[in-house]
Amino acid sequence: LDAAIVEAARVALWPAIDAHIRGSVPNRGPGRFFFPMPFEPPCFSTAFMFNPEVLAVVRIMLGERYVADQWGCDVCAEGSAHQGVHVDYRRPLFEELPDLRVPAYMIVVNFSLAPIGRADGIEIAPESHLLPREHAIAAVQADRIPLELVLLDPGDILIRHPWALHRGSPNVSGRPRPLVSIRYVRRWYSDGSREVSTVPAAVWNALTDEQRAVMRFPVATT
Ligand SMILES: O=C(O)CCC(=O)C(=O)O
Repeated sequence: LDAAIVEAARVALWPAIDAHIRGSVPNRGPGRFFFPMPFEPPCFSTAFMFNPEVLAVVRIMLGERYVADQWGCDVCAEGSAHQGVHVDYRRPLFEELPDLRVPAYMIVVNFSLAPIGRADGIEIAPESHLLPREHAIAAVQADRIPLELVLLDPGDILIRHPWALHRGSPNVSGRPRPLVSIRYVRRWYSDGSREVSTVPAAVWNALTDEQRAVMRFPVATT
């Protein structure tokens, strides 16, 4: 992603991140906060949600009929510990067959606003989304699938299958570490699993019809 746009978002978001850490109860484990990203520019930019190269990958994974249904930020701060390894979705397609192997129907795109390094990283178990959940967890616990630390520079993009096991590692960098997320899902899938912000009318009105068709978010009327 363009460095200047990412930096503008970081500068605009930082006070909200600070206020959130001071004023809220961690909701993703000790020292960890998820909050819905605002749609006010420059925190939001069409360059983030409609990046042509990312959308080319989304189309390969999900087909032409997809929508974005999450725009959020995971912040890990001082006091965070290793999360338990987990997946990022709430409802399998068929509750009675949670391990049924089907083509992807959602994909998560993360990008960093600030450098993400060894002191505040996120670890992913590659290919663990291909295994039944119990097997995947056992393989990670026995180190048969080693967790890989993902290091990101500002604007680097991480595209991941939400079924892949992962965990945030402790933040010992001395500053909060934000990781922005966009989730794209096939149009027919919905699980309301994360809180989302409302799109201001002015932002909505500035989008093209094609962009609006991809945005599944509440929109302000005035
Ligand atoms: O921000 C991170 O390090 C990962 C957070 C995460 O995976 C979660 O809270 O579900």
